[in-house]
Amino acid sequence: MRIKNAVLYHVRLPLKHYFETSFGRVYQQDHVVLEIETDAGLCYGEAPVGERPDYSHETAGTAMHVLKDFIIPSIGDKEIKDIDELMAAYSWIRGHNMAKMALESAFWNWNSLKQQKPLKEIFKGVRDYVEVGVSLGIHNSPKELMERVEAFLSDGYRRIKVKIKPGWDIKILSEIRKSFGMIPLTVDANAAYTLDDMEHLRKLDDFGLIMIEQPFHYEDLADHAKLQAVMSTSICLDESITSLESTRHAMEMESCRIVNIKPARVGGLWISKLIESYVQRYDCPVWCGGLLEFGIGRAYNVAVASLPNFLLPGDISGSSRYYEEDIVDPPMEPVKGLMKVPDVPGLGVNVRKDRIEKYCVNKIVCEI
Ligand code: OSB
Ligand code: MG
Repeated sequence: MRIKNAVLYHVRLPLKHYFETSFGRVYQQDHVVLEIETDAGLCYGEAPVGERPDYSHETAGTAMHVLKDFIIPSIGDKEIKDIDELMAAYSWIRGHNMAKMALESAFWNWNSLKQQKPLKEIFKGVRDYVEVGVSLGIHNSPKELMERVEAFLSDGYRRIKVKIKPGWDIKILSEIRKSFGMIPLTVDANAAYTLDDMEHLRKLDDFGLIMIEQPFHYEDLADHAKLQAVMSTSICLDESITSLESTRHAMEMESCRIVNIKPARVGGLWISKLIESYVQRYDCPVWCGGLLEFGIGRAYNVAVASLPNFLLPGDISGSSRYYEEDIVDPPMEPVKGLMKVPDVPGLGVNVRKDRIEKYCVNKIVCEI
C-alpha cells in the first residue's frame, strides 16, 4: 500500500435517543473518519472516539492530531507491504489505539480490495452471520428501560445488556427478570464500583447473568481477580483490555473469564485477532464490543466477530439502533438478531461521502 492522499473528517452524528453510562449522558457521537487514496481506490477507517475523554483518553481532537502529526507521517509515501510493516512503522507511538485503528482498518480495506478477497476470508473468519445483542443505557425511569427492553427483544436482538451503577442495579435486574424471565442478560458497570462494593456485587449472582462487565477501574486487574474468586457469575473485562499484554496479565491473574474485544480499543483488527486466539488456551470466550460505531467501524467489527472464539453475541447493533442516517449505504441491520458478515472484497458497504460532508464539523487534508 502506498498512500497518495489522506483526509481526516471529524464527523458528528446525532443520536436518536440519549445514551447514558456511569460516565454520563450523551446525545451525539463524534468520530474520526480517515479516507486514504491508494492504488486500489479510496479506503476508509474510523476512530470511534466519542465526545469526551471518559471511556478512553481519546477524543476527536486527539485522534485528528495524532493521525495527522504522527501516525500518517510515520508511513508517509512509503510502500507498505504487509500488516507487520504497517504496525512497525507506528509502534513507537504510545497509546492512541483508536487513532491507530483508523489507519489500520483503512489498510485492511486496501488489502481486501487488492487481493479481491472479503475481510472475513483474510482474517479466517468461520461465520456467515454473527449473533448480536443490544446495549441499553441508564434511563430516566425503570419503566422507560422496560419498554426499551421489550422493543429490542421484539426486534430480535439475542441478548440484552444493561448499564448499571450504584443505585441502578438490583432493582432494575429484579424488574427485568420479573417481566421477561430468563432472557440472555448481561450488565456493564463501566467501572462504577470499587472493592468496597464487593458484598453488594455478590448479590448479582442471584440473577443468572451471563457476565458482569468491567465493575472496577480499568487499571485494576488485581481487584477484579479478588471479585472473580468469590463470584459464580463470570467477570468480563472491557476497558482493562487494551493490548495483548494486558490480556495476558488478566488471564494470568484470573481477573476475568470472558473478554470483550473492541478493535478500536485494542488498536486494530490484527491485535483483536491475536487476543481472540491467545485467550483460547484459557478456554476464555470473547465477544465483540462496540463504541456506537458508524457504518465503517461496524463493518470491520462484524468481520472480526466472524472469528472462531467470538462465542457470545456482540454489541453490534444495526445502524438504526443509534442513528437516523448512517454514513454508509445500505445501512447494516440484523435480521432476527443475526448480522450478515460481508462476503465481498472491501468494506462490504458503500461509503456515502455526501453524508460524511453533511455531518463533518472539521476536515483536515494531511500532507503526504
Ligand atoms: O462499555 O461497552 C461499553 C458505548 C460507549 C462506551 C462504552 C460502551 C458502550 C456500549 C455500547 O455499551 C456498545 C454499542 O452498542 O456500540
Ligand atoms: Mg463495556
